[in-house]
Amino acid sequence: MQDLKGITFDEFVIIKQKDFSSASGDLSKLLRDIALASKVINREVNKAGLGEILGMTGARNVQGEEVQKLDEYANEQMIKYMKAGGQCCAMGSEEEEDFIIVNEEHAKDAHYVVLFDPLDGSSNIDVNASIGTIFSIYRRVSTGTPTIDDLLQAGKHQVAAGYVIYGSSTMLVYTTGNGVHGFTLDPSIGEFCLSHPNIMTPENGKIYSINEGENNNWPEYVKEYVQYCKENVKEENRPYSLRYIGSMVADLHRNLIKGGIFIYPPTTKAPKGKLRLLYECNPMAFLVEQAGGKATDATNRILDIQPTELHQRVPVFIGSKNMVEKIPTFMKSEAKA
Ligand code: P6P
Repeated sequence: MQDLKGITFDEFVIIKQKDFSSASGDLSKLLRDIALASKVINREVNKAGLGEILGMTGARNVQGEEVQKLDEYANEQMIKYMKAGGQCCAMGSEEEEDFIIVNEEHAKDAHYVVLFDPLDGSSNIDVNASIGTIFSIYRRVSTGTPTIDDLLQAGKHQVAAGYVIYGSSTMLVYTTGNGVHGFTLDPSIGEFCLSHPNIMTPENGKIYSINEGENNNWPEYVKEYVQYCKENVKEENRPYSLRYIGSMVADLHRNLIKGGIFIYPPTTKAPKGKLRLLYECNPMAFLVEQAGGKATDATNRILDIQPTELHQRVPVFIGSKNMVEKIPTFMKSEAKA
């Protein structure tokens, strides 16, 4: 794969498509549509301070969160390019209360549905910290008019997933179940170029990522695990380092590359955690498992969870395999239920 370094995302997707003899090319086209939408989003994110696009819209989304102007812009672009590409028959967005059916004639034979968080980490937009777009793709299961069941599929049925991180460089990281590959946007040619083939996350890491300010609101097992992370045990590389940006894409991208664990646990304020299963935890879990890591809700594999609602939340412990596997050892029998 090293000899492919530098080729564009579009070329790579077509080359990898040959790995699937049955591939019609539709998924390749859909992935390229997502990459195109992210380039348009990137253009605005990169100059956000110069235009009238920073700040709040004054509206609140289905999550009750204040909608940033860039959130709205990113959402509009994702919807626009999914509709225009003709490969997507329905979609779900963090910014949309209900799922969207694509009625355009050119999408009538579309096989795929897409779920996305158009701009994750939006509280970081105005302070120039890294943010990202997260996407998750399934084959539809319905016939005729798409239904919510096309979107409420367990994460293990995803055909592709990934994110675009708008950071010191803009990167697209994705998987179709054959490894995780990273592409860096070359602004001089406007193309994502292969820079990180076959990303594997270390089985052990020295980073833990959690919002320590919520310490008093965590379950006991989380408090005990975080205390474990802080203990002086040199031969086990403890204490670990706390790294938390408050942007899931940025925290997970760092931990994917360097190793580590990201935790958004249940809290007294958010008993199911804060992060959404369908368009945050499932795509990230698919990627991390493909990179040799693990993702659970403390005891259950994220990808096995059967969704019941479009915006349902789930606690998430995700990252280096041995670190995620440590979590249940801190749970007393009553907490494992
Ligand atoms: P908290 C951003 O708003 C987000 O959805 C994720 O990107 C991030 O990991 C999390 O919320 C941060 O939440 O409660 O620690 O500010």
